[in-house]
Amino acid sequence: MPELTSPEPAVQIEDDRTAISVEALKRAILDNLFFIVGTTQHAASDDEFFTAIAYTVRDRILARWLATRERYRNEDVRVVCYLSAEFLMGPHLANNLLNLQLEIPVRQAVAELDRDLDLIMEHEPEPGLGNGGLGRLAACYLDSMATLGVPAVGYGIRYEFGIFEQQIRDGGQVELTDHWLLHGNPWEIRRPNEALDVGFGGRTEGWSDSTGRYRVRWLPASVVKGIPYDTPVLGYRSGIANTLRLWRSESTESFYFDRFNSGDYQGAVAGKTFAETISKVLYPNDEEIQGKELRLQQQYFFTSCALQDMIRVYLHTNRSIDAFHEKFAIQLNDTHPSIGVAELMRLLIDEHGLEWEKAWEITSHTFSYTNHTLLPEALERWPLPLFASLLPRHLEIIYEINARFLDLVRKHFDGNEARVSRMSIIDEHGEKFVRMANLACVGSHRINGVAELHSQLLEKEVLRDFYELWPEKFLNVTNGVTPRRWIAVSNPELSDLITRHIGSDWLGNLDELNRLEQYADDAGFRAEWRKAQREVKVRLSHYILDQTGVSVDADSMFDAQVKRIHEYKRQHLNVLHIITLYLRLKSRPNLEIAPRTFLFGGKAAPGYAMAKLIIKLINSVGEVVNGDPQMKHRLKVVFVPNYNVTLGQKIYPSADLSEQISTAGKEASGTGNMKFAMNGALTIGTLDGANIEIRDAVGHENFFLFGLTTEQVEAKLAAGYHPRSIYESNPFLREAIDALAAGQFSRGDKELFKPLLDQLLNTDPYLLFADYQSYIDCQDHVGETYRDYEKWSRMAILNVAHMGKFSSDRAIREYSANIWRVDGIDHA
Ligand code: F58
Repeated sequence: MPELTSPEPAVQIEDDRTAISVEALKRAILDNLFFIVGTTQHAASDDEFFTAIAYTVRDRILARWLATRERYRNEDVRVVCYLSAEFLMGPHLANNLLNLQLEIPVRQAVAELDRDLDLIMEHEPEPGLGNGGLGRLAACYLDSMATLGVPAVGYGIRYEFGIFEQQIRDGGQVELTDHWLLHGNPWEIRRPNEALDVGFGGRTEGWSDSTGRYRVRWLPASVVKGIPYDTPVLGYRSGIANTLRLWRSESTESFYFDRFNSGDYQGAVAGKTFAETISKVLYPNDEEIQGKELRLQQQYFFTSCALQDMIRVYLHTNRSIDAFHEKFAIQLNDTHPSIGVAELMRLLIDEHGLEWEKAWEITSHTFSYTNHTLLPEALERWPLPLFASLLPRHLEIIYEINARFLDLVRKHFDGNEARVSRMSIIDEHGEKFVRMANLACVGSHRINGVAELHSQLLEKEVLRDFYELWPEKFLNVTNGVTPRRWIAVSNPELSDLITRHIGSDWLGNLDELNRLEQYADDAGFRAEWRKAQREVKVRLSHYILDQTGVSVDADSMFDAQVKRIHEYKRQHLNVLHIITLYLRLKSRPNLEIAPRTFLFGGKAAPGYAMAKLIIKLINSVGEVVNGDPQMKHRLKVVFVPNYNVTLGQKIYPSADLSEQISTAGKEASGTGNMKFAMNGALTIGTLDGANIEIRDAVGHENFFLFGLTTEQVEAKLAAGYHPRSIYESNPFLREAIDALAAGQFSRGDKELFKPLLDQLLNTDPYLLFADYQSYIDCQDHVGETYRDYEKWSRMAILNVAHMGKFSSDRAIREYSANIWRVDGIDHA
């Protein structure tokens, strides 16, 4: 226990907080337990131990963090500002230890304090500040920017409650509040000195400045304060620490004394409630917008904070505001921060006195926009009255942007008014809306999709008019994921095996993985490969037993589908295969099959009834299959609750088969597909999103392809699609659907799945029936292949060997060269 009475000299304290010997780390952990957490080694819970270790690690980050900041300032570097309403960072400790290369001494220190680092790490709450792929992509990109030495700040919202915690009760989803800040957050630093004000509502008025120029000022009805919270983002072996700066909304006045003194106790705190609501909770909807006022408040709040922050930094460089776009490149992660286009115009014109033309030149050279979706229901638009009441000045600016833009459209397209009306930032068909994707396109100099197919479809369909006007703005940057978190942190067994054979450079240069190719034909290596994966599967089996009570066989094929639950992602197609297999085994009990464990994970948006019914379906089928003694050692179905980054880190490494079965043309890219394949799972998938590029990279013979192409899907729908006739003519499909309709998987309840079955039989908008037989045939082929485990391992090794392209480092290099025009600084 630390001595209470003998304060150490300052220089010693500094050393204690940076030294990395096992002894120093032990001392530091004990000190932090005592002085920060207020407990002792033996009394401390694992949560408390985690906190003490996290502070110990943070102390060892701070010097590089501040040095990085200093260097960026001195070298006056160009900075990428990644604006995103979501950052799904996942737990930090293991990742930071990897990047600092401190895992070995910290593990040792913790062991000498009689604790197990792996167990302690399970106690780190996950900052779930995102819904899914889009938020996680932002996190992977921050990792790669720090690794490559690209000066960058991630700007977003510090939600008090992130994505809800999912529990499964009686087979259905129940949402619980996510209390990720309950024990405090050791990784962040609150910087109240850098707080900024953000206005809402009110009105505008004109005035004349001293030169007689007409100016406008905005008189907001209310003002809230944005307080930044900074988290360091370390690069892998780069010595660089960039910043994730998340804003919390607070009241400018914490208490209205005048109201209090006149007896209005509620009124005394009313403003506080409005202000604090803004950063209170993450909207848990993916791929569907709801047009809620609070969401627009959130978007404007963090975007305004970010832009004001950039301008403040910029003005410190003592340059005139005219060259703002030379200092900053702003990436809009989808349209959520696209109000920034109008806000930067407002700041430049109203607050900094620029003329419109100059302000527009700066703005349009600063922004670029990444689109993440092809689903029309996910394109954001705000009802005009709502927008006008919340952001009156921005609406005026948008009208002006739009008027000038539509002049250009008329000139370019020879007065084609149909086109003008489609491209207008204001949707005037009936009820009026502000179209945020149009604003983002007009205000950006680059527009990118997230996989080849997706970018092509943007050009051909969703953003076709804009492409025809400005083809030079459009490009593709296929998504990537960080191998540090998704291989090294998640799968130490595989990482060690790879490093033993090809050295450790692959983690910083994923193309190096192609050197594994030579081992695909090495039987000894394949045996080691299987052994490494088996350990991971055993570990997951224990976790599954603990969480769900289902015991699964680590020698069975782990067939996994983890992602948000959505009809277009077709988890229910996967279920139709399970039912078909089950019924087949019931009628032919001696059939030899490769034993399979079907793993599902994913959250449904709380208001998305069909997605919730799909969860219920998975669990109901699981109940029957898992409870059937004839299925023992053959089939298991598990829904692992609360899928998040932490759980992903357990599942990706364990999977043999990765299910990427969305309807062609619907999944923009997918990134789970990459995480699975990098960890050695084979993919069964459609020609959708990045699946196409994964298949090209790993070799068509090492990928299980099925289903219609995008063109075939479109043609089928255009020709009049009749799912019921497929049901009537396919006996296996009919048998599966009839079993569901008869209540065979719902304890005799014939009503439970009726909404789902009716939809499939009548419209089937995601073409499950059209792809059913192709999927079943392909799955049969998968099953056969798995039984030849030497062949399977060979294919798995070749998959990993060819996944270099899907590193987020490659993606960030492309963004840097083709969009941001930034160079990485020289680093370690
Ligand atoms: C996802 N979008 C895409 N949106 O669906 C996926 O194909 C892609 O790989 C990924 O982006 C990264 O590019 C996605 O995750 C959301 O979660 C939004 C949250 C906010 C509301 C609208 C959807």
